Amino acid sequence: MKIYFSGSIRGGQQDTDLYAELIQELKQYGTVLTEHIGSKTIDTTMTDQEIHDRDVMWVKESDVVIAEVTVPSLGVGYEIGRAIDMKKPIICLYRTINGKSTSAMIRGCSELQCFEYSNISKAKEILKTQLKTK
Ligand code: 6IA
Repeated sequence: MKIYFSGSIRGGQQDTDLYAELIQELKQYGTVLTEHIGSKTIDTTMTDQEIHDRDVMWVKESDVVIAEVTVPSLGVGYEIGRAIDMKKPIICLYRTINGKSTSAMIRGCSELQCFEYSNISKAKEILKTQLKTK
């Protein structure tokens, strides 16, 4: 199974370590195409167009998209929208921090499976339940 993991980069990298842990967990279910999302030192030699085109190609190739949407990110929202058009199964994970709700355009979208979680063990449980059937 090819997994596209989506998480904020220019939207803010405060959750990068958490992404790394989720990506590590996801590796037992398949190949994570976007391991770099969990790294603080992302390759800066590619142009924005190269990044966009490669990432859209990877979304196309993927069997499932997992998006951590706690940190609002234009890129993550865009990837989710493209993945919906491609009819990919999409799992969105989010935490509520300081009472700040995740976008209604994510939580209110019936084509997404959205799950709130409070700690990494809960996130791992959700992934296990959701991915064992895929
Ligand atoms: O708008 P954002 O940057 O927060 O969007 C993040 C999402 O877009 C991630 O899920 C990635 O799949 C994709 N993305 C955005 N920028 C990059 C990138 N380099 N490399 C790979 N995927 C990306 C940006 C380099 C820059 C920090 C120097």
